[in-house]
Amino acid sequence: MIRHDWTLEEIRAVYDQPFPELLFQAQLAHRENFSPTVVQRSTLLSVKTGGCPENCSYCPQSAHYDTGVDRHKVLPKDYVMKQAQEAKDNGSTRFCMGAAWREIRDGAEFDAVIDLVEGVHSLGMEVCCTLGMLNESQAVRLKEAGCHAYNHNLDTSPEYYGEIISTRTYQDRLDTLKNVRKAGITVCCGGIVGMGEQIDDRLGLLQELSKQDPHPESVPINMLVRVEGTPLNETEEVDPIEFVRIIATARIVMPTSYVRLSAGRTEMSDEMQALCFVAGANSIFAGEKLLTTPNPGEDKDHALMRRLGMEFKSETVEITAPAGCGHTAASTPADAQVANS
Ligand code: SAM
Ligand code: DTB
Ligand code: SF4
Repeated sequence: MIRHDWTLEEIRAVYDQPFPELLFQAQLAHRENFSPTVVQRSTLLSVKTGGCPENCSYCPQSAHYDTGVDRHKVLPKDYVMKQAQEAKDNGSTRFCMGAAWREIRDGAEFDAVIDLVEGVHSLGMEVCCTLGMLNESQAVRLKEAGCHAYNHNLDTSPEYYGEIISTRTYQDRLDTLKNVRKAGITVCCGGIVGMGEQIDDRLGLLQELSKQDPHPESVPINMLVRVEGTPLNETEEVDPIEFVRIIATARIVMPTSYVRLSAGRTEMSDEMQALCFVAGANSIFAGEKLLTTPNPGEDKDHALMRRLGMEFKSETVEITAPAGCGHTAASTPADAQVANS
């Protein structure tokens, strides 16, 4: 059953169950809605990097911190198209373009990103964007250009948010999510574990996500990538079992959403990732790089899938549909070939 009225106490009771009970309940929810052996993949590309005016304490791209990230303006279209084609050839069905913007500003740079969205959409890939805050008309423009999903994270509980970011409010984020939804773009919204927050903040994030109606189609759970120069660089490591518990709880609270095992996988063992998949994670970012930090890469991920007898989802995307009208996805036997080759 899809619920939008989970109380914190209820979510805590789910989270606090004995580990085998929690994983069993997560498996039940997962199997009711998805294949337990199939993992979806997206590839990320930072199309505008660094120099962001926001002060998100975790982020290597914030202009407030000296992290050594190379800044660049919006990348040229031919370069982005090449990257997208490569991602497609490697089996990714989604291409997610990120920009280190506080918010979208109408003008030449946004026009350039719209052109990128149209270009990648024409390759038959599902296009996702994460460009900061946006208004209603900007969301409509993205939708018309063929943007399928928009990533905009709530990051943590409303109570802890101010400890991490002071240049915008939780309500700002919620407003953007509303604009995205209204334009008919699917929502990718999650958060970060490991920023010094309490368990209740993690559960409070899940509660906020579950209040969204409909639930976000995709819920990225990031484990903080500690980047030198950011205020969170020295934060304590996340307990892997606590992390798996959050994945399982997300799966139970939002049973039909893709739960994405996002940043932080280079620090995770195969065993920890395996537990996350058992707990209901069914999506990852593919490739050597997230936006600015490393990711395990194709070879390692294929090896992991083989070890686990699992497979990557492969979809064909209908590009004859009117721009921005979503897609029809069909599983092909290629999944199994990739996984078993
Ligand atoms: N500027 C846009 C925004 O903030 O929405 C888009 C890009 S931003 C880098 C996308 C998301 O990446 C953030 O909301 C945050 O959840 C995640 N992120 C950024 N730095 C991270 C880090 N060091 N570790 C884990 N996740 C991180
Ligand atoms: C999300 O939740 N995680 C991805 C994606 N959405 C855009 C980004 C992770 C970024 C990690 C830090 C970096 O590589 O700069
Ligand atoms: Fe800017 Fe997004 Fe990084 Fe915050 S998370 S500093 S908004 S790029």
